[in-house]
Amino acid sequence: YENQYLELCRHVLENGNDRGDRTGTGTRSVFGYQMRFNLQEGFPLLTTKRVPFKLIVSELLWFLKGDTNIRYLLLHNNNIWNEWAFQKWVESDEYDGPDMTNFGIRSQEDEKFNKRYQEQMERFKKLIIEDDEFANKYGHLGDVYGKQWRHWKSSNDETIDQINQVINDIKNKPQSRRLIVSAWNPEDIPNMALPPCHTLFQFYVADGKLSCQLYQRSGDIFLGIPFNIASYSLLTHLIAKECNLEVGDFVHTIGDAHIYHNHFEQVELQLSRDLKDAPNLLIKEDKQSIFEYEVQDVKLENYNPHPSIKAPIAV
Ligand code: THF
Repeated sequence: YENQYLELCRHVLENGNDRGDRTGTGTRSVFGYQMRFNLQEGFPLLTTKRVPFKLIVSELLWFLKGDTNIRYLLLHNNNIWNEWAFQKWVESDEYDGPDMTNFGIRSQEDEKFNKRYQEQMERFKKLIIEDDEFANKYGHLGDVYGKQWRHWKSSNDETIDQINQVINDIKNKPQSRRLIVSAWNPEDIPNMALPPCHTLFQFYVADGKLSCQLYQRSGDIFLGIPFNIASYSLLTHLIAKECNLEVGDFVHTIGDAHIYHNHFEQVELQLSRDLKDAPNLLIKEDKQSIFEYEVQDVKLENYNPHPSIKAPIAV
């Protein structure tokens, strides 16, 4: 399974277009790519580098709770969404620290600036965790995944719980061709820290197995995609369990699949490594509903990857 990911990396390095991008970092990208992971063959967490599975679990449970405030993530030592909340704070009138314009790029290029940035980020995290009012004001990422999955706002001022609905439909109409959850809500896009990269996903039931296909509009191949594969595979396992089904395939369809220019060396290193066995996923059995899981209820067995490879995230 992992070969498909490595194949994607090679394909983009060899055939991609070098383009500028929103973050100013520059990428090499292709448009339109598909991978398919048979979830019966093991859990598709990469072994050519260590991928922090705990962060994937807490992020997915955060989406499933309908939460859009990074406080929950910080309480689980998960820092992957910090930059996007931080940005709103440093652009606000209330922010009184040193200038943080373009902190994403500058923190990588300027060591002195990076020190100041780290200080402000620590201050920000502390405030989010300790100060309720501050967390309410600056911890929210806007109407991102959790909001759209669980509380899509309808025009008559009600909310739609897409996850609950799709689970009911999988149980009652497994042959349906409408088993869809959309995070792409055009009206709410202006109120999101980042428009959803995982735009829409669809389920499919055959032979007692649940498959899931994700359409991802934009994918950061080195940092994001390994997370996304594992996250949607885990979601498929959780929903299959809830619906008394086995797992089938996870199909990953990507629009703009890109490698950031400052990730090339890391990708080359990863491509030079050999594969290890896929780990197994263990899910605690006694849950009444998919909304009851806690981080410690999901574990991996037999995960012995190569060491992690560090890379800067583009903001
Ligand atoms: N923006 C960009 N440029 N890339 C993305 O992958 C991305 N995401 C989310 C939102 N915006 C994005 C955030 N997801 C990491 C992984 C996923 C993220 C953000 C960051 C990351 O840095 N992973 C490190 C480990 C980090 C840690 O240990 O704290 C890694 O080595 O995997 C796409 O969903």
